[in-house]
Amino acid sequence: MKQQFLPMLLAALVLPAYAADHAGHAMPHTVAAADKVQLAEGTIKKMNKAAGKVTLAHGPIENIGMGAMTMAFKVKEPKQLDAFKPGDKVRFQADYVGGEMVVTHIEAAR
Ligand SMILES: [Cu+2]
Repeated sequence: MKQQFLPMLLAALVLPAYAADHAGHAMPHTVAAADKVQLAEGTIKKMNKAAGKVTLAHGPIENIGMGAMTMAFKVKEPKQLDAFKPGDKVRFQADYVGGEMVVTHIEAAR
């Protein structure tokens, strides 16, 4: 009796744990926040390539809930500023990175 009871006891303990582990795999994968952020519009007022900064007179930036204003941004890739000059109209994406506003994407407005 004791010889047969042990395997049953083990099965009773192990199987639910196995089932619970695999149930986790059935959970739907969380979809990462959509990359399709609406680009904000702006006009370049000033540029400081050495400092990697650009001052933009910008329209509303919806993804960070910012209204229209003129302000300086850090630029994630300062090289991106090479294509622009003050007065250029641009479309851009900005985000809070490490507590500062950073332009993560900038392109000429069409
Ligand atoms: Cu602003």
